[in-house]
Amino acid sequence: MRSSVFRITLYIKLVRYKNRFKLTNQLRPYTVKSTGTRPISEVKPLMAQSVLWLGTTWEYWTKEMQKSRRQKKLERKQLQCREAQATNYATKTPFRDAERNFKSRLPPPNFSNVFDFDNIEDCSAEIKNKIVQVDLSNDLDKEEYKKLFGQFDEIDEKRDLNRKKAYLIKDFPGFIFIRNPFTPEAQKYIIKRCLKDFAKYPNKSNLDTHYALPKEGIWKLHEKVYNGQLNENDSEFYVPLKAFVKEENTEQYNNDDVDESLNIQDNQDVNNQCNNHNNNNRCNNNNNNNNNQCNNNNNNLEKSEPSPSPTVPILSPSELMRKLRWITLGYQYHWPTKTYHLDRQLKFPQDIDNLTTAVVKVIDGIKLPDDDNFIHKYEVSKWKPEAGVINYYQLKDNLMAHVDKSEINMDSPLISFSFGHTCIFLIGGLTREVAPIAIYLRSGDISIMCGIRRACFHGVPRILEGTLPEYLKSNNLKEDSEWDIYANYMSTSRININVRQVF
Ligand SMILES: O=C(O)CCC(=O)C(=O)O
Repeated sequence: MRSSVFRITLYIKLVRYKNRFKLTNQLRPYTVKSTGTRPISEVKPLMAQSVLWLGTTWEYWTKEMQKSRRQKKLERKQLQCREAQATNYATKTPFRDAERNFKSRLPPPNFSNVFDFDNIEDCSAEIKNKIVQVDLSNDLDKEEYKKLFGQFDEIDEKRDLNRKKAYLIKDFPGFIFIRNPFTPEAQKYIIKRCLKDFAKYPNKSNLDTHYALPKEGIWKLHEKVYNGQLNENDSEFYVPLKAFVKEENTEQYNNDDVDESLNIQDNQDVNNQCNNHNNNNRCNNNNNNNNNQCNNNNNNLEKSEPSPSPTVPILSPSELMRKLRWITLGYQYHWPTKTYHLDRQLKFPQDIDNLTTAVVKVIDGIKLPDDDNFIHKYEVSKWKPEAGVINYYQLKDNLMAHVDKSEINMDSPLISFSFGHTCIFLIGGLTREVAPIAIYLRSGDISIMCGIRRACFHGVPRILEGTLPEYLKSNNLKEDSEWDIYANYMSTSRININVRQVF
């Protein structure tokens, strides 16, 4: 093209000044004017490019110099927003959408489609239509269970029904729900166990990484402070940071705590099992997911723990209690590799074992009427509660979508108990692409994942403020003054115990 003025519009990709100016890659039109009459093709390409580059750079820098700091900051913010949006789109799935809905504070979540087994009559017609009430194969009201779930003094029809019925969801096989069958006293007993007895050595907790916790547990220390027996001038008041404590004092396990009678036999079995089945699907699948139980069996001792940080805050016992997020029961869990420490099988607490065994017994044979795809069958004689996680949630906490798949035995049910504040529980399908259903889990409720649901994504996006049952609050009565400190903790908390069979 010939003319007195050649206008060449070229698109030049600007260098991405990512760290300093966060400019996006963009194609900018740039105009070069020439007074000559020669076509551009005759101009030496390298020279033309250099001129263009110099021109663009000059233009860019002069513009940048003219911008105020505020303008630059604004641009940086806008860019960050655009990048965040781009990532959101990349990870946008129906499960994430549901999580986002329930996590949102402003605007508040849409609760209209939550399954509320405690108020079925208030649910939408669509949800009511999906809820199926079935008989438990055994009443939890029987004498043998009263020690576990407690004994009510009076008859209350609705409450008594909780010990006779389970709830299933149409077209959603593998999820079983039992409405709170516990008395308030039975719930208090379990809550105390979770705080006082289970949240301590030798059970591993999230606090162990950074804090050299006392062997008798952080709750004991918290009690001493609560009762005025310990104050901040005492040397024990602040738990030392592991980063500054000598190795031998922070040793987590000794052989007395490991239940070797259970452990050795099982370990050998599993090692053999996995060596013999290296081509077996489960092992391969786990391999792909970086979640290989089988590989791990051979090198239990190589599981390294995260290093203690010297910069975590030094906290009072009650502050530390509120930082407790999880402890593990039975086989201790190695979170970085999502595998069990097969050389650390601790004795499983008998009372929690009994509770889960009762549940396994009463759900055996439960089926969705008119749907042969779902009959729950797991004989109680096969049930071995071998591992458990206790989750301690504060009101702002949540648990992201995940699948519990570290267990070799995925045929056994996963049994989960809720105490304290109500939460929203999401449970979906085999991928996050499946839209989950949302369920209220209230204090005392039992949820069971079995069959296909055992391998499905689930999570807890929200703990609902103001939902602590009256009977778990402090009642200032003399006969239950011991509950006061627990009531204080529970005023901002939810506790979940979930139990699995590993082999
Ligand atoms: O807190 C709950 O109800 C669920 C806990 C859970 O999904 C887990 O620990 O894997």
